[in-house]
Amino acid sequence: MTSATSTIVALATAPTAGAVGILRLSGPAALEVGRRLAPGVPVEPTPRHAYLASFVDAQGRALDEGLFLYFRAPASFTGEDVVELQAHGSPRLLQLLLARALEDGLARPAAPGEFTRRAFLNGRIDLTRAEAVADLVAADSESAVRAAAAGLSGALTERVRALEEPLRSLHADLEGVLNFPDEAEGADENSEARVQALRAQAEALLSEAGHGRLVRRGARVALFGPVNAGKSTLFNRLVGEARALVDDEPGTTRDALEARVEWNGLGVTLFDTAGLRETPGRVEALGIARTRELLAGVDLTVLVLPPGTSEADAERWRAEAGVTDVLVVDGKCDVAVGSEAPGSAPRPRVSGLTGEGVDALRESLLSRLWGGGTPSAVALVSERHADALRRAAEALSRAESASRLSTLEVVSGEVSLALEALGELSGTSASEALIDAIFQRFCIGK
Ligand SMILES: Nc1nc2c(ncn2[C@@H]2O[C@H](COP(=O)(O)OP(=O)(O)OP(=O)(O)O)[C@@H](O)[C@H]2O)c(=O)[nH]1
Ligand SMILES: [Mg+2]
Repeated sequence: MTSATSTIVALATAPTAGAVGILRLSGPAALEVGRRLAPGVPVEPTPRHAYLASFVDAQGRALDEGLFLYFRAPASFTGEDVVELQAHGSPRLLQLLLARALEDGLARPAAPGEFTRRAFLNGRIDLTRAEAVADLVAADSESAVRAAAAGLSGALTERVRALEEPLRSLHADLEGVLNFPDEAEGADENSEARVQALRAQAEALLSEAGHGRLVRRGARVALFGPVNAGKSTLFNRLVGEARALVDDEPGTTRDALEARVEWNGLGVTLFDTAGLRETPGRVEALGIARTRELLAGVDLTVLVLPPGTSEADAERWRAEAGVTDVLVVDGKCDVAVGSEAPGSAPRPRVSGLTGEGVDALRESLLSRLWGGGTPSAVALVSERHADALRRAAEALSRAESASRLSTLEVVSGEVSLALEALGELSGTSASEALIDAIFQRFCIGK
């Protein structure tokens, strides 16, 4: 923790004009530097008290008037002395205040995420909560805000702890039996069942990673299908504005278009794509190639068919989506002539033109993407978390077979590997490099 004794400073608000701009200091010299900017504040200010203060430059000339707040270590976000100056939100003024704070060399500019990193290093928050801070700042849908807020209040931490603690006591029991067979006799009795239960628990948490990804990045949904099926019209209807060009000439859409919507709090990026057909023109062919590429990278595709498409043709179009999940609908249902192929299950019908069936389509998209439950109840499992959980679950699964076939040493060794993987999650056994990588994601001032 080499840099923890330095004092850092950064603007905590975005560098654009706003009602309020915040300069934040953390470290042993925070109060001294803060008071150089606001000399009117008492030498020993009351912590957590808002002082109305005049902010001045090195010559004592007034720059602004605002609030001065002092948080005394360790009762602050970072666990160090923290000072916040709340000034008017002029980017130029804030630059002057920042320059003044740096002028005497008592403070240095903060690196991205350094405030949160200090909070973590000083034990104020664990790693999953620190990550929730970054998630909250990046959240761009209601579900992402709610899930990050749940993470911030420790939802994921709790679940990891509920796994880590029994695992640790299992490990202690096994090591006890191995090292002090007389004293600890019998402590390993139901170890197989304990390992099994913990493995299932790790896997259950792991299975929420898909939901975590949807919440964090938003879902990606692409409309595709044969030319002229009414995809762009439906796209416009789903987005709520005329974004895509619509025309009765087949091959209207060439570039893929995207629009961001929010459905039931879940962020969804919708794509409209170039219609597929066998003998396209040259430019159109490029668009079709792009459609195929795009389809491989989305969470769900909607195959829009012209009314009366046969089941065999529908199957042929459906194959275009490859392995991606497909929802098949009949478009232009306002003109459909009831020519459904005999024996086939009726497909949902929509009309981008009249809006018929569009709400139902939205509902089925959401339930395909999400299943039951509400987006806010999810534990925000990230790729990093999923990777650590996967390794923990794998080690536990090996421990499980070892508890039937092998020696206790092997079981205990695997349990210890599982513990280590979970420690990376909460941060108790995270390497410096991993911690660096995590805080790189943050913005300056966080
Ligand atoms: N009656 C009716 N006409 C529609 C409907 N949707 C689209 N159309 C018409 O069908 C034609 C093609 O519509 P688009 O939305 O451009 O179809 P597309 O699938 O995007 O076509 P490409 O981009 O060429 O692949 C236009 O003339 C639309 O007005 C619908 O629901 N009902
Ligand atoms: Mg189109």
